[in-house]
Amino acid sequence: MKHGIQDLALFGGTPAFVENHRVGRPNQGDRSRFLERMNRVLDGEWLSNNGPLVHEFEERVAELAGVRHCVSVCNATVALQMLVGDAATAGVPGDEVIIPALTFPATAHAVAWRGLRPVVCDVDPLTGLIDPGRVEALITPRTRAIIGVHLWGQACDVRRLEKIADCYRLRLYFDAAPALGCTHGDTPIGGFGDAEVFSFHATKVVNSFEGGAIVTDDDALAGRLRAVRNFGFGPDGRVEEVGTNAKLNEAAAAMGLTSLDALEDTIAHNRANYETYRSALAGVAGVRPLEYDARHRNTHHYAMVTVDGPATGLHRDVLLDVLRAENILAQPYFAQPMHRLRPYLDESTAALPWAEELCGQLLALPTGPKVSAEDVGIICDVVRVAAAHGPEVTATRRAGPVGTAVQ
Ligand code: T4K
Repeated sequence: MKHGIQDLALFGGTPAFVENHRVGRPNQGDRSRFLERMNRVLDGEWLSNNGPLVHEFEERVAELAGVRHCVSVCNATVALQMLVGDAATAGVPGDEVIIPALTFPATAHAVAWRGLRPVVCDVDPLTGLIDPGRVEALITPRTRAIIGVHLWGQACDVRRLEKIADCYRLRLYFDAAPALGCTHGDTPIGGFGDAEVFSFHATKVVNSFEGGAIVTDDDALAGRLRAVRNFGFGPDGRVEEVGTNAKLNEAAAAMGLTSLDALEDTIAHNRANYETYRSALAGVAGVRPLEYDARHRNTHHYAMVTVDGPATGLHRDVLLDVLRAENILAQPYFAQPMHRLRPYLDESTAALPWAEELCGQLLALPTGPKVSAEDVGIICDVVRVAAAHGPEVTATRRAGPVGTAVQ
């Protein structure tokens, strides 16, 4: 138990953990089931190109997402590129796609990669999600699509975005990279807009090493995307589309299926960790776990807090240093809003105050099956001590403390 600043590892105390506690440790599921699946793959000598495990994985993801089609791909960034490419066929290079300021750079890159311009929208200060009230003002004759991003298990305001997209005849996509298993009310994330994209990156709630999927109820769109991911080949073997190679392979699907098998247990564990974080941080002024609307199901895959610098005298990045010295490898998701990324700076770059504020405050703390309630208690203890001595920690840090090196 830490009592004062001298107990913090950054200032010479003993680190709270011997081994690193990382955000984003993979949900690998039962290793023997994975190896059994891999043996089948190797025995069958069918490693890629729409194999049986990819089929099974797609069926299970489609069922979970409540949609007719799941088109699996090699990662979510390429999935987004494929959707933006589909929207771009109706326009010309330089057309625009509206995206939120708060997201992973992949959302903006997917737009730019297909020759379109990301137009960045501010977010709701409470949820961090794209603010539909600000979207309409960004629509121009060149706008082709809106991409909403569901973050930290929360769904965007899908109904308002659908109304705007209908009214202006725009495509509406959702970057649901971290949102498999979450719902909007009773409806699973997956069926909103024209299509949604999941990521199965190693750090996601369901992992396939690398992987992603586009889910949709649009039969024609699904057909085009299946062709695009496989060099443009249509069902009759003729090239129908400008294609690429975006296929998921059988080893990835084996991991994806095994990770899916463990999804419900993982969610239950994460939910319990979230409640432990909430109660352990309840008395810590200025460090606040995000609160979620109980009408929607959250996988609690990310244990998000905001750190209020002025209230604690401790900037999020100083707390990050404190935690890392304790071998608690928290992550600042997300530290840079999209309109401040170098490739997207232009003369129209204006302040987007809510996204900028949140980018200075958000912190993801470790959770997942390998993080116990006791671990959460220890992490919160470190946070409590640092927050209670915020100005002192900040001043000592500035003066260049001796202590465990920051990793
Ligand atoms: N849209 C959104 C909203 C996204 O969040 C993402 C990805 C995408 C689109 C694009 O999806 P993909 O194209 O990747 O399918 C990580 C992930 O690489 C990235 O997929 C994810 N979002 C993002 C939020 O997190 P980094 O740069 O933070 O990764 P890194 O290497 O720092 O690892 C994060 C933490 O996970 C570390 O503490 C280490 C730990 N980790 C990582 C790996 C790879 C493990 O414990 N094991 C592992 O195997 O981006």
